[in-house]
Amino acid sequence: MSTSTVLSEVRANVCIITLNRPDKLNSFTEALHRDLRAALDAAEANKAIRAVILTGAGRGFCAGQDLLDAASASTPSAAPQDRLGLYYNPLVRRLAAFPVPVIAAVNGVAAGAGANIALACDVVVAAKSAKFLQAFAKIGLMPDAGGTWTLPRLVGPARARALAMLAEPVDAATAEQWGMIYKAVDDAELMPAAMAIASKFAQSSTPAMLEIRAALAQSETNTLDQQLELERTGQGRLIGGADNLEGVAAFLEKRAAKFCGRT
Ligand code: T3D
Repeated sequence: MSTSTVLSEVRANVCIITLNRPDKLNSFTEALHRDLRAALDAAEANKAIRAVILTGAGRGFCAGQDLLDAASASTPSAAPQDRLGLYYNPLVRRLAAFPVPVIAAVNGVAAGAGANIALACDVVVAAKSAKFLQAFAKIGLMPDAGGTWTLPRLVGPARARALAMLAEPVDAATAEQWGMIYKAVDDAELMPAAMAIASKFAQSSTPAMLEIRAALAQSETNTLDQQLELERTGQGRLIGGADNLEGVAAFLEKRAAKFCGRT
């Protein structure tokens, strides 16, 4: 499926979704939000898809809210608080609970909500020329799209405060060093690296990936006791499932496992 502001293609059980407003660094208009939602709907409906890559066309990943679109919007539903409620918050929640792993392949600048949407993905790989910018303070705003939640957890409170309040860019290598992202790679290696990770996900046990994601997310607030109990119940859902049986059989037969992506 492809629309003007979002492109979508399926390659070997991986859906590559490309934000496609390169002239405006793929900043979000309402149309882009709608197109992205449709692309995610299509990826979710296609049960052959076992991983999603989110990336941007041209030299940017995403510059957050299109400030011209925001300024020209006149309907009440386009008020800032409603844009968050209507578009950004559902998008971040959706990425955090998407039924297959999502990889952000950050090809260039990721600013404002664009940075925080990348950071909401399961694994973030960035081109070395990319940078992450909590641009909000520059326009008299606070971070949104989950930034105030995600950033301190990734980089710690001191760096989160400075990044949010000073709105200074962080290059991809520093972002990797600080634990904000998984990896910074040479620009030419970005899509091959993202595809390699996505292919790994496409051949892995999707239910196990989802249990891992949920357990790690809950560990942010759980006590050790709560987490041990969560692991017990999560493992209980996986043990004896099709993928677990296949994984054990493959190990014993000394062959590669062929996971079907079901419990
Ligand atoms: O409003 C609400 O609903 C609340 C929600 C807010 C969510 C948010 O994301 S708020 C934050 C919005 N984003 C920003 O403030 C970032 C603005 N952009 C920049 O600061 C810079 O463009 C970058 C640092 C990202 C990149 O700089 P640079 O020098 O590499 O590129 P550039 O020349 O500034 O941008 C290239 C073009 O993209 C340019 O268009 P032109 O002049 O060639 O026609 C520029 O205007 C356009 N562009 C970049 N970002 C945006 C944008 N146009 C509209 N909105 C943007 N956010």
